[in-house]
Amino acid sequence: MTKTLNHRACHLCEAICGLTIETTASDSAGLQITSIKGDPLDSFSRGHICPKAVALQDIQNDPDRLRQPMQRVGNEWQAIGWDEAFALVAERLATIQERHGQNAVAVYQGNPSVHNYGLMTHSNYFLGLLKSRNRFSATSVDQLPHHLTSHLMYGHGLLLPIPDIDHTDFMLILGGNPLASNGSIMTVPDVEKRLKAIQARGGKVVVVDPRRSETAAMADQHIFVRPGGDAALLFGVLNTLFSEGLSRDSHLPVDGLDQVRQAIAPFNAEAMSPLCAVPAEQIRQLARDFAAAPTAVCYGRMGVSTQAFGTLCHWLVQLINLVTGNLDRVGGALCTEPAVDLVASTSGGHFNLWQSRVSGRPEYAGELPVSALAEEMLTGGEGQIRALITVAGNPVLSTPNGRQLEQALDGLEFMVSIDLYINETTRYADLILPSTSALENDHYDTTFNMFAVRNVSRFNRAILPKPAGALHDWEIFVGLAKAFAARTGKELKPTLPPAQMIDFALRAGRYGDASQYKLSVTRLFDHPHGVDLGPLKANLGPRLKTANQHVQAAPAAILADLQRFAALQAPAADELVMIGRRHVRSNNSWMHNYHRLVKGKPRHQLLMHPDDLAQRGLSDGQRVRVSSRVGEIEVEVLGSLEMMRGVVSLPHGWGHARPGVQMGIATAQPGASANDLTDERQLDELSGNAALNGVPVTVAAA
Ligand SMILES: Nc1nc2c(c(=O)[nH]1)N[C@H]1C(S)=C(S)[C@@H](COP(=O)(O)OP(=O)(O)OC[C@H]3O[C@@H](n4cnc5c(=O)[nH]c(N)nc54)[C@H](O)[C@@H]3O)O[C@H]1N2
Ligand SMILES: Nc1nc2c(c(=O)[nH]1)N[C@H]1C(S)=C(S)[C@@H](COP(=O)(O)OP(=O)(O)OC[C@H]3O[C@@H](n4cnc5c(=O)[nH]c(N)nc54)[C@H](O)[C@@H]3O)O[C@H]1N2
Ligand code: SF4
Ligand SMILES: [Mo]
Repeated sequence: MTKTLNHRACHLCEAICGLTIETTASDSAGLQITSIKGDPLDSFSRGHICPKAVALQDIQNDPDRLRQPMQRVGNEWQAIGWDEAFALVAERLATIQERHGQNAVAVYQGNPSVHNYGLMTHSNYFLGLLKSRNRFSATSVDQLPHHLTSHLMYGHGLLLPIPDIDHTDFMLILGGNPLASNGSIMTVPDVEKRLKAIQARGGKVVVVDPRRSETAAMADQHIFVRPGGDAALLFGVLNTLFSEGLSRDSHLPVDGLDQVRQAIAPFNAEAMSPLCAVPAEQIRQLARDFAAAPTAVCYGRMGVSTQAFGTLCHWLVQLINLVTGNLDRVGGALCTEPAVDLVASTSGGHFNLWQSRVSGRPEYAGELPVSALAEEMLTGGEGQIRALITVAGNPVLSTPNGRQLEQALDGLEFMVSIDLYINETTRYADLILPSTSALENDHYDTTFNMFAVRNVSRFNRAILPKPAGALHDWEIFVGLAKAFAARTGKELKPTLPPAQMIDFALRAGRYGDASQYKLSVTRLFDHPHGVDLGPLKANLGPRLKTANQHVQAAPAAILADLQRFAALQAPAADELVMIGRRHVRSNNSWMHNYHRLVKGKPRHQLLMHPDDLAQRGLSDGQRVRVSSRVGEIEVEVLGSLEMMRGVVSLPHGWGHARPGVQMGIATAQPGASANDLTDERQLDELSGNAALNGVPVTVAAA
């Protein structure tokens, strides 16, 4: 038996923790993973690890994980060869496009796409050939308002200021629960220690959340907010900063601040208080505390982007940082300087150049809001979607009104999924093309190094050999591209493997050949624990990509949305709305098939305030029926003082009890899908992002 210690960044969530993975080679069992631990020598994650990383071995060994292309013949799945599969996809897609036009083929790309560098470098090699305007992704059930705000204010959708958590004196968190999620658009392994360090140096952490989340529970102050009321709260804060003379000049060139000041003059704390259910004096005090802190950062995440005013929220977050002098400042919000820099190498993007056919939803960066996906399939006429390609995504469980989407998928002429499992979505596919597992593949994090609270870089080799006959995700795309080009006579440019692309990008980047670091893939091999490239610094001025290189404080599209906000009403006395919840042992919809993560008591119940239970004559632990405009589910309800009155919380990603799902452990503890209740018509209308939080529901005994 030979043991080897391998070092590698975890790709499962945004924290990119360094891991030490021990493999053991033996004659009897071949090469096996024998232990997974946090890597104490990783200067960024300092040994931090969460339970999900240990499940990497379960993903590897899962008998339900597909290892070869599968074709559905009636209700049966049959293995099929790669070349045959590629040719079939090319033939079916080409025929559908010839008959019904390019837009008849749609694409949905899911979350693991951004955690897998081969998908980042190569999915467009094939998907770009389709020239379809019907491109969708998980972005529009998540962080689209972040990108749109940065695009409009800073000229590039990826120029996202990151909280300088290690140096700030005051961190205001809205709609993020990093203790469960391990941080998002803030790559921050070991977040609990870093939040405690703020407190230890005399600083303050304030959390705004309709639930007393794990993060709220450790904060110095927790403010309950009505779901979807954050824009009102933030307007009240910004208005107070202006009206009480608490604002400071920024060193950045800024256009439009006077316009902002005027536009928000009516939105004072007193007027905003009933809309967010936060007392006016508390709003004003929050503004005063924020402005008085030596450095401060306002950070809004998932909970405030997936709501009706998601873009207004993120715009206000930026403005609050800006007018208190905390944008582009140590201890405030800073943009990263990654080794592979997509901001430097890509254009700023575009918005609303075209709209979806049925509901007129705007495109952003070539993608349409996924809330429009089902209706584009179900509504007949020219431009109707007839075929779908899903890539590392499970939209039946992750996008609003999953039941409607199921109906739409059932009516497609053709569907192909590049995925590891036969799950709630891929069971509708005609073909599933599974890639190698992550540990059989090299890894460079092109995405999350870009959002990290320190500039870091690492390249890790595959830990396990590539099984005979298996293909990496990027190779699947190359195979599809070649077959499609051959079938359609389209021109195909040559491509390189992802590692070579990263090598070029590293060497041409700011830490490359022209720098003291001389980063390249080979050089990073010598640093298996990663390379620390230093803390974030002020850099936004020269990086701005707006036309005049000024920050645009008052983008016209955003100001126009104030009218929609003006119609927001205070909650009715009996309002009951649903929000989401994450747990550290879960990861969106796809990690419920590993015993180690789902054992113990279930974690997918509906949480409700005991008074709300009593009002409905319900009791703790009872089965209830939860209904919304679009559907209903049955779940167990738990009384919880964590919840704000009038708000219930249900995690998403469950609901595995659907026919044909081939994930034995997940289906044994299925839960119910929150997205059988979320409403595809409830949107942040400006960006088209789904409003998954603040969904009106009723709850009654089942
Ligand atoms: N109600 C509600 N809905 C939500 C959310 C919420 O908070 N509340 N959160 C939203 C958010 S933030 C997101 S990001 C989305 C996620 O939504 P999706 O991205 O649609 O869903 P995931 O659950 O991440 O599904 C990932 C899929 O990728 C496959 N997969 C995993 N690794 C790989 C790989 O390396 N290669 C390939 N080819 N496939 C792989 C898995 O088998 C699975 O099918 O859900 C959103 N939906
Ligand atoms: N363990 C685990 N980690 C994950 C994931 C996972 O599924 N599981 N998913 C990953 C992904 S894809 C993402 S995008 C990130 C997301 O990471 P986060 O943005 O930290 O998301 P959540 O943990 O869902 O926390 C959102 C918080 O918003 C609150 N909230 C809901 N509605 C509102 C509202 O209207 N206003 C306010 N102020 N708060 C509200 C919720 O109660 C919750 O506490 O996590 C990533 N990390
Ligand atoms: S926190 Fe995220 S990156 Fe770190 S070990 Fe857990 S899943 Fe992996
Ligand atoms: Mo996400």
